Amino acid sequence: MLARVTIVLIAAFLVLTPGVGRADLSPYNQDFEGLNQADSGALGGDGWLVFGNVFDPGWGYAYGYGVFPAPNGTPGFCSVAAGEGGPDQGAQQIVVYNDYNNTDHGIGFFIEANVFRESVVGAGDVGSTWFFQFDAKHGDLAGSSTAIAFIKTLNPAAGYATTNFLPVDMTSIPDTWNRYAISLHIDAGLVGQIVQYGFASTTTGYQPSGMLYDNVDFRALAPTVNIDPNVINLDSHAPLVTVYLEMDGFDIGSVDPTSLRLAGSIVPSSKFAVIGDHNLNDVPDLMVKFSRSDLDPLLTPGVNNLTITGALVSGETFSGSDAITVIDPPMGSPAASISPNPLNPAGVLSFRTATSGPVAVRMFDLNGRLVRTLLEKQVVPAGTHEVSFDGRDRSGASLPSGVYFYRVETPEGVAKGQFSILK
Ligand SMILES: [Ca+2]
Ligand SMILES: [Ca+2]
Ligand SMILES: [Ca+2]
Repeated sequence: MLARVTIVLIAAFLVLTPGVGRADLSPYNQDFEGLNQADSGALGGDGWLVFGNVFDPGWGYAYGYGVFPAPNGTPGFCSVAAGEGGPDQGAQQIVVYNDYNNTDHGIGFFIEANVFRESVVGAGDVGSTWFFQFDAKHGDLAGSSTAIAFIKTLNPAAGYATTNFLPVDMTSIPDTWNRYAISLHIDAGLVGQIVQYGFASTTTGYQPSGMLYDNVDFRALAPTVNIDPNVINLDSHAPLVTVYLEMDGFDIGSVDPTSLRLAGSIVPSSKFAVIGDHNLNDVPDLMVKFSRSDLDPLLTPGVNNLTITGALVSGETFSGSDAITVIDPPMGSPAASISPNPLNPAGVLSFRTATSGPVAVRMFDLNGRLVRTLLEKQVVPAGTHEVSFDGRDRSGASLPSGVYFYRVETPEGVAKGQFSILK
């Protein structure tokens, strides 16, 4: 029945949907706590739409109606509900049911009542995977009534043909709250098409059909990536780089750590895959480490934008990236460099020594005044060294924005350079 229902809905859309724009898909997140239960326009004003399809007792298509803004507080389609939530659902929910204003219930016709939102795929969405996630609880649905949640795509350039129909049967879910997810991968062929996500019930004879939904969320699976350190010196020999992934709106535990690849091909060092919150922003992050010996040959001096790809345990793929600065001091000289430049306000000074010996590193302001000593004749081995600089003077005060100089004295000679602090 569902395939037939879908085909019919499209035809009606052709008539009733005006031309759509080319904006990218819009994320949506709603806990229904801020909607006024007494406002008949509360759901319609939040972008919810309704559409009805009607079938005769032999399941022949009779007619369709809509699209209309979703009503609230009537016997038709949906309302803001209260008092049905658990700890995660709060005071208010949406209850989705059939259209009991349609009197063809009384003559044995089947009414399919759709309650949904929609958004248009843009070129910027290609390659992303979008998730429709929601909490659901069985309401008063009974008898022969059925309920689904769905994502659909419709192609306006092809008579609003349905190009994807991804339903999840909600009919027999428990009367306790659980979270559900439906995902859609956006390929180039979907640009300009309409994505609809929402809920529907099909019933007849005024049978009960209510189902409760909450914490409705529509967003791309897009990690925030932070690669640490921000500066990589190709002559230093730190064995690993760390990647922190955050997935706001998703369970970070659903990421398959073995699926992660850095810069296309590098597999994680298997010892590390730890969930925590290293930056204390209340968004859990997954910490994964990668081998420098794998990564370094792929880097070039300057800014490198490194992409990390991966998949959830359920198979959906994602990617994200972070920029790092790569420095590669020439061999056999005391060359030094500071990165980033300008500093805001902290950075790392890197320098090379060919022999072991005492090294001094000092910072000066534009007037030649010593503002900070980072190393004072400290004996360091041959190799490349990094000294972090926090943008403060020797008394601990933040240095103002401006131009500064560094001076690195090594057994082989002196390296000097200029940098800026720009806050
Ligand atoms: Ca709620
Ligand atoms: Ca970083
Ligand atoms: Ca975090």
